[in-house]
Amino acid sequence: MYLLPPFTRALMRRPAPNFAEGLTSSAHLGAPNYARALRQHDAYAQALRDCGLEVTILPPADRFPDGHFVEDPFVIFHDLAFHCRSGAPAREQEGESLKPQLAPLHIVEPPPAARIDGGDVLFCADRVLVGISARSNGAGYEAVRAALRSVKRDIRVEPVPFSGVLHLKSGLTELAPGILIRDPALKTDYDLSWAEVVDLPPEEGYAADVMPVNDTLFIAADCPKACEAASKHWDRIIALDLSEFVKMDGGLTCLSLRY
Ligand code: CIR
Repeated sequence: MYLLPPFTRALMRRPAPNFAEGLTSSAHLGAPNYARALRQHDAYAQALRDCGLEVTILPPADRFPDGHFVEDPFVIFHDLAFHCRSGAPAREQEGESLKPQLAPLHIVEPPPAARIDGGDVLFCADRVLVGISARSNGAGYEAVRAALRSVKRDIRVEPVPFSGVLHLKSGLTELAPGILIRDPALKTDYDLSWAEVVDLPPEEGYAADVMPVNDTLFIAADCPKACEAASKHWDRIIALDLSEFVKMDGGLTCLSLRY
């Protein structure tokens, strides 16, 4: 039933010492602390290893202060790695630096007009939702749909124009097949009636970015309502404190590429 095969690997990049120079709309949360960010990054990597994944961690790259958000430059589907081109010019080159690591996969380049961030591509059990946002445009949606269809001809891929959060997955993910979890800050006219939607209280909005890893659900720490909803569907839940990445608009999923 699931579109994605079980994950065996994850790719991550160590945050660079200048990671606070990355893009953010959350300056009101204060400056992130580097030492704490590294500890949080370590815990995240270890949690993936605890799920049996082989985790590769690339060295930090000063020229990419957002470069540890590795989910955004690529969308991986079976043996295909779609190279995204971010709508944020500062992040456009990040994908090149990941290519050597992903070379065993079939890398597909986007057409020139396509703009997309991997954070806008949500794999659900039976369909893929592609956010149309400040980072991802209609041409990006078309390109990612064509790439996914080259692997699975009948795959259902739907555009989701939205506002209120940075990426689609910042505010909407799939908790279990047919059950979405949403940050009320996310606004969209897309018809969600095919799913049950769990709306989080505003103070737990960050926890809408949940990450299923095989038999385990990763979720943001200190979000009791989200955890309660998750425990109805998952026996194994790992809660991670990502406070320093929240300050840089980073969601839970964005710190790794799972495949
Ligand atoms: C950015 O604005 O691009 C980064 N500071 C945060 C990216 C987070 N990506 C994600 O949640 N998928």
